[in-house]
Amino acid sequence: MKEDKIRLKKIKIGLLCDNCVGKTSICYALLNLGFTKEILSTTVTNRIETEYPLNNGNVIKLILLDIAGYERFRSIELRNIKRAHGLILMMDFTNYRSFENLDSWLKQISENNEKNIPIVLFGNKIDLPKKDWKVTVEQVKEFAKKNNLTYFETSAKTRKGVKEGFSYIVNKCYKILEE
Ligand code: G3D
Ligand code: MG
Repeated sequence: MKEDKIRLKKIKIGLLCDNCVGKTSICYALLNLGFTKEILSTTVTNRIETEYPLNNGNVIKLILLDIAGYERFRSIELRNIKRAHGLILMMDFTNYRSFENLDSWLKQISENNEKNIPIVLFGNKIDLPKKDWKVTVEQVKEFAKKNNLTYFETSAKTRKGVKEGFSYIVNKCYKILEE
């Protein structure tokens, strides 16, 4: 019997944050490629595609779009926000600006998120010692609550929270697509 060629449903997730917060690292963490500085510093990844199993047993093609660059809000980035099924906004506990700038990211998103796609917030680099933190968990939780964002604490280094965070947003996007 000839096997049917299965065409996987695609789910696109955009990652947004200031540079150096960990977008590339968190994508690699998800892909179980490990946390290799050599790879990070030599590879420019704007788009990663991988097969991803959902909670319901279905497999989809997950496309991760690394949206931000040094020049924020270039037209290509705005187009990517419009094309995404879901967004991951990220901040780094050891970088106050990355927290402060979440407001401006949200503003840009709301101006370009016509379909009201789901957004989650990752508080990244929780493996780093607390003495280096510039923001508290309480501050981030309060921000998330105020802006109606589901929040995950993550570390691209230890991979803590990475699976959970991606699973939440991808399964949520799939559910919306199915409705
Ligand atoms: P970006 O893609 O958002 O610009 P990168 O960020 O993924 O390139 O990460 C920027 C720097 O932060 C890298 O360090 C990377 O190793 C580090 N990093 C990212 N996520 C984590 C994390 O969860 N924990 C720790 N400890 N470091 C992290 P370098 O030194 O290569 O610039
Ligand atoms: Mg990067």
